[in-house]
Amino acid sequence: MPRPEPHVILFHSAASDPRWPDAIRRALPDFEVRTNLEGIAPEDVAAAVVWKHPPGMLAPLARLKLIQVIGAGVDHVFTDPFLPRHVPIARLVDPGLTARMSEYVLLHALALHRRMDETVRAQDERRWEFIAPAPPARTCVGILGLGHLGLACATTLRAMGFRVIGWSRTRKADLPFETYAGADGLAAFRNACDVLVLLLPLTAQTQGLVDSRFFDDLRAGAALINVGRGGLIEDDALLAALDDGRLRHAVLDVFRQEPLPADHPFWTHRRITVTPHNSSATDPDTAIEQVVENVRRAVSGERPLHLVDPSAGY
Ligand code: OXD
Repeated sequence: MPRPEPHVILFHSAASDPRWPDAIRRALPDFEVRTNLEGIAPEDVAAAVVWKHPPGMLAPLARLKLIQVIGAGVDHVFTDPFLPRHVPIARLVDPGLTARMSEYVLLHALALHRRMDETVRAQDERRWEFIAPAPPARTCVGILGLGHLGLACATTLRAMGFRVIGWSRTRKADLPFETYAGADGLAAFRNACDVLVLLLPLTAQTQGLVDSRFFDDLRAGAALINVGRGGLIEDDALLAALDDGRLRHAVLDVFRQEPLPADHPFWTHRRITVTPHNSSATDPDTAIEQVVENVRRAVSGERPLHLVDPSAGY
């Protein structure tokens, strides 16, 4: 007798909102949603909904039709040496995650524009330092990475009145703001920014992009917000740039090692704001729609939404 069609959705995430498995159960009642494979034949799994799955977990799922990552970044997926690369991999484009990320970037861009870093230091030293307020249009915020999140942040920042420019590895046409592209455009771009926002995917090409040379030709008083991945930055180069004044302040939400080890110098540096990778997160309430649509598409042989290109790594 032929085996019935795969009917299991395997969910794995140690870090995501605990409501996820039940949200999938409610939204896809025709599937059995499991958080482990106990008592399940691997070939009955139709889709894997995952965040930071253990290496090798997906390899035995012989009839897997979709790997749905429940996050915007997919770099961790490619650290699995046994990843079944023939299976479509989709990232999540979650309106909730996008909105929270735009809020975080706006929050810190405003704080840097209003020089809150200097005001906080002045308070620590009981110094009355009047920093004159200036309109956001006088601050140029440069976004590195013009994917879904980068563009959403650009829209929010522009609505607040900031001057926004963007950089991407390959040129993006028809955007309503100035853009730069490729290695050739990077020096001119970073030299034009007062605040740089890192929203790039972590790939072999972007790993360590923000190195010592990157800091050499920043504008005086420039600051950085990293909401992409810790591996985009060379940590020692960042510390050196802060210490010798090439960089005024860094807001870091992502790190090479997470949680950030207790003895890491970032924790206590006066020119660094550390947040615990909570700039944003997926929200099952707003993201479930894409999961449902992608499972439906995958099992009916249609192309899932927001597919990742494994050769590019994002
Ligand atoms: C993501 C993240 O990629 O939360 O979604 O880092």
